[in-house]
Amino acid sequence: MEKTFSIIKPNAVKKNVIGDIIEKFETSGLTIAAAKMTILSKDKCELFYAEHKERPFFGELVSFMTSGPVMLLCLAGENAVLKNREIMGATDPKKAAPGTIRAKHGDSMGENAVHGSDSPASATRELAIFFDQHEICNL
Ligand code: FUP
Repeated sequence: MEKTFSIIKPNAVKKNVIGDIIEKFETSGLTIAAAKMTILSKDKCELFYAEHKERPFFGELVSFMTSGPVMLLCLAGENAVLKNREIMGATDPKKAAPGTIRAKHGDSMGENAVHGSDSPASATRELAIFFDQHEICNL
């Protein structure tokens, strides 16, 4: 079973659609292997988005992602990384395919409702930032 990392972002938590997003994961064949509600610290958020450090939107991205509660998830399933990327839709909600989470709940390029790891290597790195190994259930 492959594992991937997901964040339900502050704009989606604010809109009260955690349940809708989790239902989409579950009905698409993904299983919740870990879940944690928290407010990200600036340090952890900057570490998480380190590859974007030099990008012009970095400050705004970190400020949004630390602006309110988020739900951190480990999703498990066959081809979980790719499957989650498909369910999420394109980064820009305006370009996301109909029926995807970002098309439904995204507000803008930054406030796009969910994060999902882009490769198995990223998933391993990102999960290790936010979860201790014993917090992730082996399904
Ligand atoms: P994705 O993997 O689809 O989340 O997209 P990226 O890794 O390219 O972007 C990381 C985060 O930066 C996303 F939440 C969207 C945000 N972003 C912007 O806010 N502005 C941009 O121009 C590009 C990305």
